[in-house]
Amino acid sequence: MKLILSIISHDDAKAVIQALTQNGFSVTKLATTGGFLMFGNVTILLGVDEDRVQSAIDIIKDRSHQRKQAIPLNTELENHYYPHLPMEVVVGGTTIFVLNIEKFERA
Ligand code: 2BA
Repeated sequence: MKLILSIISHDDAKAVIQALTQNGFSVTKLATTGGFLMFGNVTILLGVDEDRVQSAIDIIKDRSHQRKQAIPLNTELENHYYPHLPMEVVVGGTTIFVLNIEKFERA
């Protein structure tokens, strides 16, 4: 058993979660916030048998899209340096972590 953690955009969350559940995966959705932009995003958790990890990742990647997002002018980029002009970063499609699970129980 593995735990997949995937950070995705709010705008992709519905399609990603729908596709995962239609393919038999159980998903938990968490409301999270990116530490750099301080904008809301979504983190999904999936407990997955090892032989289905790649299939879940493919579904997530397929439905997560890259977006350009403006960096807020009050974001400190480095030592007391703040952007003076509007700047953008490319966000996503998704950031995925796959963790080993020692034990999985449902009661
Ligand atoms: P944020 O931390 O708000 O980052 C949003 C985007 O800003 C990032 O997109 C990246 O393009 C840029 N960015 C982040 N940190 C930066 C920095 N120190 N300097 C310059 N640019 C920076 P993504 O890489 O696609 O990340 C999207 C979201 O995924 C992140 O939102 C964060 O919530 C999460 N994330 C990404 N990598 C992570 C990691 N290694 N550990 C934990 N969370 C991560």
